[in-house]
Amino acid sequence: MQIKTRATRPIDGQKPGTSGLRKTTEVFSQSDFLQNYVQSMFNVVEPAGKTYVIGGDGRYFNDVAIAKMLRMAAANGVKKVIVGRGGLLSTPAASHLIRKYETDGGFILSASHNPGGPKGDFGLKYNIPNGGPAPEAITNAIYEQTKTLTEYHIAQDDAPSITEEGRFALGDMEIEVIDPVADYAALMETLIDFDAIRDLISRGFTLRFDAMHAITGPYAVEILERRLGAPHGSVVNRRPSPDFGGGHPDPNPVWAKDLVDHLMDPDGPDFGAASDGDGDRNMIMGRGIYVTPSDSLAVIAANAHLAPGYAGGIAGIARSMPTSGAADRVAAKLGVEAHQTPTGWKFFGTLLDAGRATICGEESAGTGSNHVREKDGLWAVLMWLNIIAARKQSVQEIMDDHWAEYGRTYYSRHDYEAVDSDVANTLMDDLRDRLETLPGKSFAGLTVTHAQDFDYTDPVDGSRATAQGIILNFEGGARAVLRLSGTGTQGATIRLYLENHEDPAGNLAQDPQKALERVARAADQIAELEKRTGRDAPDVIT
Ligand code: VG1
Ligand code: CO
Repeated sequence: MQIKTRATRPIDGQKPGTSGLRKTTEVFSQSDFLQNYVQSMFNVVEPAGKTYVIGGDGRYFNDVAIAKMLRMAAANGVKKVIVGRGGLLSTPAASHLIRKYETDGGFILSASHNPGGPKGDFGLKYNIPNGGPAPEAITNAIYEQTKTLTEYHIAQDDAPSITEEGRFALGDMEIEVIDPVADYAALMETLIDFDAIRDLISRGFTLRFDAMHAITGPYAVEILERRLGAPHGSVVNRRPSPDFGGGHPDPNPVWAKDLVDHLMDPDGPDFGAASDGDGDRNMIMGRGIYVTPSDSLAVIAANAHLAPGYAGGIAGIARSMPTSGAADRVAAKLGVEAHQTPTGWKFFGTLLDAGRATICGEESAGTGSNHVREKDGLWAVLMWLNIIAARKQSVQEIMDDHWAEYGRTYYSRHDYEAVDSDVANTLMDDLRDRLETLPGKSFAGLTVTHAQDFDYTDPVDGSRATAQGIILNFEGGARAVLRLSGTGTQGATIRLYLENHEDPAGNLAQDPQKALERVARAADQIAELEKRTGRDAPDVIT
């Protein structure tokens, strides 16, 4: 095999964000952009003689990028690559393969819930041997490499086709093409009571899973239809397509409106769910009810013992800081540890590895456990089905019981998208400067009790992350959090996270937007969101 070493120059803007490097497809496919980033990752992980998993969500450019990465892996001395057939792997499935085959890590090609296609987005990230996203020490080292890179190595030969399973070679490097679904489905069978769910479905329980034309289609068809017996057609939008059917594969009430409409129909299915582009997010619905991700985390944690994989109980619950405190109340009742981390799954890895958390979750529709080191959309769906089967209750009944026991934490996120970056940065900087002056002052009738910028020290390895979001606490317990997104590709996205807890004796049947109206107004007055962005409403409300 001929190896070519090509001269290159550093390319600006290759700084990984919340979850790897995300750019428009146009930027990612520019000359040497991918190659520079891949070589920078290789320079950090020193891949010679090592084994990696490679796969992606199948979006446009996935195949081209994987072929290039295989050629670069071979040229950099990689011993073996395990790749999903057709280059496909959901993010949680990739995490599982890294762990199961004890590889030296993996490379996941995805921009998650961002649209795909030539005009969409693309992304790439490195996961460490525990199966989880690389921590900041590694992503920072990769970024440093991108700033000084002078050359990259690539095999002259073409990469073999990966459309069929089997063992192939590129020079001395072995390429094993595997079924993307089999290992993952087998793992789910060890964690979830498949018999109970099969029984539930055979007795007429109906479900609709919307794969949003993305990666979970084949996984959901295998598990929900073939193994659990849901009728053919229960999984919709089941064929992954490179541009996700022209849609936006983000499982929330805005982008999965079709699913919401089905579940709000009195004659609709008993249960509805959706996942995102790369299969790590989930949306849970029952007939007539949407479950917020923060509540879903709390319910899954409170009922985890009903699933065989967690029958012995859980060690702890970890949530990202902007996620509601509903899960903390469950942890307190169970007498287990509760952790609050910065946004992004990479911060859960140390806690999971150390056995200090079993269940983790984020308000952005991410839930998972110690079975992998990524959030896992289908796992969350299966946990819910397991809980429904075991409790013999509807989603609405489960939520009513949960709120009656723990109270209800009203929660919503308001996103202001594609805001001018300078405007967004100045808004956050000005707010940061004024934090000390806020306590004691009232806005929209709510008095600020605390105002702080969230800094985090990892309790396991002591690593620190600063400026992770601004927290505003109000008298009476309401909270607003503001932070800038680290996954967008156009301008800046300002996220405003709102919550307010109502005790079991309080009004548990309010419209969340109404319940949060005052805290939303207070946050707007403090941060001048609408004035500075020139918007009169958020672009997306979840
Ligand atoms: C968003 C979410 C965060 C999530 C991240 C990656 O990040 O808020 O909770 O971990 O996406 O998820 P940000 O920085 O845009 O707020 V995924 O499914 O896009 O890999
Ligand atoms: Co995702």
